[in-house]
Amino acid sequence: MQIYFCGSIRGGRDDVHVYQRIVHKLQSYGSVLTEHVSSTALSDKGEDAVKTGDKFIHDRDVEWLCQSDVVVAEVTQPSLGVGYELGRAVDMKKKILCLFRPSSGRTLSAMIRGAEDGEQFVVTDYEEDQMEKVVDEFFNKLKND
Ligand code: 6IA
Repeated sequence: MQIYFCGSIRGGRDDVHVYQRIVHKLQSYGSVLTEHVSSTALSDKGEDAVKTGDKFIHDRDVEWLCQSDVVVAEVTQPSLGVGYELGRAVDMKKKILCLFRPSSGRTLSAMIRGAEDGEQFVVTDYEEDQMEKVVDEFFNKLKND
């Protein structure tokens, strides 16, 4: 299974340790195309992107999104890029799991919370120590569909 993981980069890297934990868990279900999103070496300044080029990053990520079977997004830290990826993924009719931590004190965008349909687009509120269980439940349900 090919899994596309979304997490904030230029939106802010405060949750990178959570992304690492999620990517590690997702790797037990398949290959994570966007493992770099959880890299602590990647800063919100995205200096590396100057070398690589934003167009290259965009086109490669959209291509990976097309190839993916499932999209998992950590949406607690607001990110334009993650919102864009989710919109494109809905259009591509991908199965999507959005993970949000209410303990952050934030309120999730209505465009994400309101996209929930319980089938193709799932939004789950969680605490960090429940993440593995939430991911297991999502993938077990996928297997049975
Ligand atoms: O707006 P944001 O930067 O927060 O958007 C984050 C989302 O967009 C992530 O889920 C990524 O999939 C994608 N994204 C944004 N910037 C990059 C990026 N930057 N590399 C890969 N995906 C990105 C440069 C890093 C690199 C040269 C190693």
